[in-house]
Amino acid sequence: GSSQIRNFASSPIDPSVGLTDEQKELQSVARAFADNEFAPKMQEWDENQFFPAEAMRRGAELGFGGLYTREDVGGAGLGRLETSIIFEALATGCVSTTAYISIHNMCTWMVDLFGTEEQRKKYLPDMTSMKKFASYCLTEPGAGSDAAGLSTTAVKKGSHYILNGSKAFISGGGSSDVYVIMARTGGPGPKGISCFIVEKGFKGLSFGKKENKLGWNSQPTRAVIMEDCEVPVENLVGVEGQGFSIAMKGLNGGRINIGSCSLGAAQASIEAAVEHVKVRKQFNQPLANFQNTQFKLADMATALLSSRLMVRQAARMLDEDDPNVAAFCAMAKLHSTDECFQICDDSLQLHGGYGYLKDYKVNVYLRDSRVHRILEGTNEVMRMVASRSLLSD
Ligand code: FAD
Ligand code: 2MC
Repeated sequence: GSSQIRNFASSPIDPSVGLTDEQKELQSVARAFADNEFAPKMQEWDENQFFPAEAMRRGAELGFGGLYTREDVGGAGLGRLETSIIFEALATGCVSTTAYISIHNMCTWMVDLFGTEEQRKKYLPDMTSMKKFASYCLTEPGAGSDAAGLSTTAVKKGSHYILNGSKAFISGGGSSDVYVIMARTGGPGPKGISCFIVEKGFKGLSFGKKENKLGWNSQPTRAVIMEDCEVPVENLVGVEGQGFSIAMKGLNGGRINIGSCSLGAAQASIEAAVEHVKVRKQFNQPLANFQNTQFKLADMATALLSSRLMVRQAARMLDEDDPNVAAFCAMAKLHSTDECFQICDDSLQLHGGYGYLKDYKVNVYLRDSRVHRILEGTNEVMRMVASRSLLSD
């Protein structure tokens, strides 16, 4: 089912349209890496729930461990648009692995931007090289969409903060080495939250069982549990009370990255559908001859293009530090993850019964991209963010 994909250059789904030569170069490097390192293994990693640490580290040699992190600590120092282009290309090879890399990048950026020089020097070289993997810890069993309602506490005691509570659904949980954790140092609401760097091995940190998931199987998801967990005071990121703001700023970029992963899933799904409908014959002709097939492909390409334009527009606004960037990131995430999931499903439909078989890749793109409508803020939360921005005075 996974024959060599033809070159889609200058077709309506060509992802290089409108890019500079430099951006096209980054894109082709990332696509080649995805074709060689991820695509041949994607189904195996999905089936065996295998976390491909070594393949990711080879990607880090190309800069993928810290795409928008500064260069003095090993980052690639790229902008958000370039980052989006790269994650989209990587996700054509494996959505789940790319999404994990994107979370790692979000954590790396948060430490780079809000951390002290000491924190940057201590943690970031190992993170950009992916010698150490990072996880982002906001969600709790009782605080998902209502993230500002989180109840993990951090109490300062001498040279340490003592953390108590648990985080749910942590991507990379148990496998990651560095945990960027939001915990409450002050009163209720967003202003009482602070951000900490917690290392695997710190006293009082443990992990729940590995969750069984519909997709995102190349990365473990576990609860992260803190029982009188001792975190040195120098591991506070920013100042007390700044944690929710740091978490949300990280997520603006995260939402663009997740949207970019959905673009890659949709791109690969359309490519697979085009190949399939030209080869598969029914009623003595290729499926491609039916007008339903042609119109469906046109609609899929149109939805991919609108999604890509929105994601890239929001990425540009992040680069420009636009004051209304949160709403644009939310709208881009909402549109791209919904539309691209539908594209994966339409591709599966065009594959007929074969689409339902695990021998073909389209089912993996569908399962992996389904969760993008839920995590990094559900698409209902994205509507909240967008509508608040519309209605505010
Ligand atoms: P709930 O908040 O309980 O929402 C349930 C439903 O109610 C949703 O449809 C929601 O949109 C809707 N809803 C809630 N409030 C409203 C409202 N006010 N108006 C309208 N509708 C509403 N979190 C992390 O911090 N780090 C991670 O690495 C991470 N990785 C994840 C990986 C996976 C595979 C999954 C599934 C989740 C991950 N998450 C992670 C958690 C994720 O961010 C949350 O699942 C998500 O934010 C939703 O929270 P919830 O699951 O508690 O759902
Ligand atoms: N960018 C910048 N600032 C933001 C922001 C954003 N996207 N969203 C909120 N803020 C600020 C906001 O401006 C306010 O600051 P100030 O008081 O200075 O104006 C502060 O944060 C509190 O915001 P609200 O007053 O809107 O707080 P409320 O509790 O009503 O709503 C909400 C916040 C719902 C938008 C937020 O809780 C949210 O985004 N929930 C979804 C949680 C989420 O995305 N979780 C993802 C976990 S990570 C994950 O899934 C992974 C796979 C890694």
